[in-house]
Amino acid sequence: MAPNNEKISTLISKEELQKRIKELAKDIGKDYEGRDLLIIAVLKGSFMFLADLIRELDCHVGIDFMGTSSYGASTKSSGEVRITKDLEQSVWGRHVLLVEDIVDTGLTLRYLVDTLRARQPASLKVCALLDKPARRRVRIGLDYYGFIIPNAFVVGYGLDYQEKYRGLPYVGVMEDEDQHS
Ligand code: PRP
Ligand code: 7HP
Repeated sequence: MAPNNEKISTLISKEELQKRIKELAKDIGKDYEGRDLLIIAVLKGSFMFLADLIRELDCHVGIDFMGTSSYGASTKSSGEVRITKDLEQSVWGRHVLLVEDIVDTGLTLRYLVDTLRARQPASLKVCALLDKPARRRVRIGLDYYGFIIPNAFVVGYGLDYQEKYRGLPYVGVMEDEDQHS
């Protein structure tokens, strides 16, 4: 139950999330076998996905975080990506996997990929739990994705609306949300 008045309908259940994350971890584990992997998770939204993903990964990984913000209290991207937290370690010469909760316009990911590439990792791949292609404003490729979702503003499992709903164990859509067109 959402701890507020807005009605949230389930888009992706807890069970579906966990099943797909297991599959993603298997693919990632296979691809990085024998290599040291540095996972960079994008705060805040990806914290829950990261926690579940690394628990399923059958290899040693380093973890670091970057924080970005472009939505503020709105359901629409401001179009301007702001770094709120930078990495604590160098990515130079490392195999890096960038972990995102959602790719919507693609502006956040484009900015992060360009920023990280300039720091010369040995390799850079991207894993996003949710892909919302209908809203894309820039071209960006995903190496791993969990689910393709429709053009709706989603919450839960790390994702927020005005900082609410991050703790829901499923991904849902706010039923009276009509501003996301
Ligand atoms: C959200 C989400 C992604 C980004 C995707 O972050 O977590 O990082 O937006 O949107 P885009 O593809 O349109 O750029 P947000 O800026 O809301 O920060 P938060 O994760 O701290 O809530
Ligand atoms: C960012 C974001 N945050 C929550 N729900 C969505 O659908 C979103 N798209 N981009």
